[in-house]
Amino acid sequence: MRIVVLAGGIGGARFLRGLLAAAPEAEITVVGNTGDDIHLFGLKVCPDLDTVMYTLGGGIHEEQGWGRADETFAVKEELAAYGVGPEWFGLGDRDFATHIVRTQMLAAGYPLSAVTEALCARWKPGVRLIPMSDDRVETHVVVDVEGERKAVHFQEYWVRMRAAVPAHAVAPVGAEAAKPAPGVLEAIAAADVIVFPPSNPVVSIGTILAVPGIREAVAEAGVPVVGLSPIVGDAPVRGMADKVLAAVGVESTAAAVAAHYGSGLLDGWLVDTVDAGAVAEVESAGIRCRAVPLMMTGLAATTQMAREALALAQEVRA
Ligand code: FO1
Repeated sequence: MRIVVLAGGIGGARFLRGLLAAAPEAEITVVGNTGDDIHLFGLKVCPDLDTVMYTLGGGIHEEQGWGRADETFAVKEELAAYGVGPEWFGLGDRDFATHIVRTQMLAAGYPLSAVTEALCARWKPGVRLIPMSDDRVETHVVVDVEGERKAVHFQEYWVRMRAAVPAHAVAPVGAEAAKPAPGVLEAIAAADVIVFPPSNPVVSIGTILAVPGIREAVAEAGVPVVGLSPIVGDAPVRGMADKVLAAVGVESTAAAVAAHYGSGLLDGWLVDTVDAGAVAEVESAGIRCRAVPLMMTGLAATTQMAREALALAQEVRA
């Protein structure tokens, strides 16, 4: 079985662990969001690709969900001693090595997809990880800062501002001119099932779908497309997805997120058991819906979620 997953960071990466356990024989291709990427200290940092790579490769800081386990921050401290920031973004020493290798390879002319493959040769994530695009796409968020409306980089909004100010708009800058990375459209066309994990529907999956050709390829793949709600009981399972949902005028409910993707894209949608009341509404919008436990409390729970997603795919295929 060939499975394609459109993934953001922590939620996508943790779900993938369960999917690998649920379908050990499957060939899994992960199309990773690169809209969160940021250039810092002359280095290219790809948080979502790295989160997937480290999580599946056994190098992730488990509690935090991003960055490396057993991390130290000597380089960050030394940079701060020179007055060089930003100090609000926590790059650790081990993580720095990844960004140095990536930046060096990019400077040598390799595209991000080839660089990601090279980095994965070390981590062996058990999936094929492809960035959504080799072209630069940067998610910006429009906020009011000291009475002035301006667009800031997604990481500045997310990490520095902790999404504490209202987001008026979200824009994947550069997406309209970006091309899907080599292998993305091919993987989608060859898939038996396409999965939207419980990643952020706006700044993770939404950004991937904003790359021209990807949304169309998913919609026209002719295979089941199933998603898992990142909203449980009207609140994001983790993170601050509700803030960016508000920016695009979508309510923070499992049913509203399904409607946001729409029946043109989604065939099946899993909501948590606490949202069982939303099943009828989602189904009336033409999307098959089931209520199952969606809290990723550990590998067993996550594996069961992945099984439910694959079972729902079977059901909509039949
Ligand atoms: N998230 C934070 O909340 N604070 C940080 O300092 C931070 C640093 C960081 C460094 C590397 C990396 O790969 C991820 C990092 N993240 C950090 C997570 C990241 O900001 C977001 O959670 C994702 O971009 C959203 O998917």
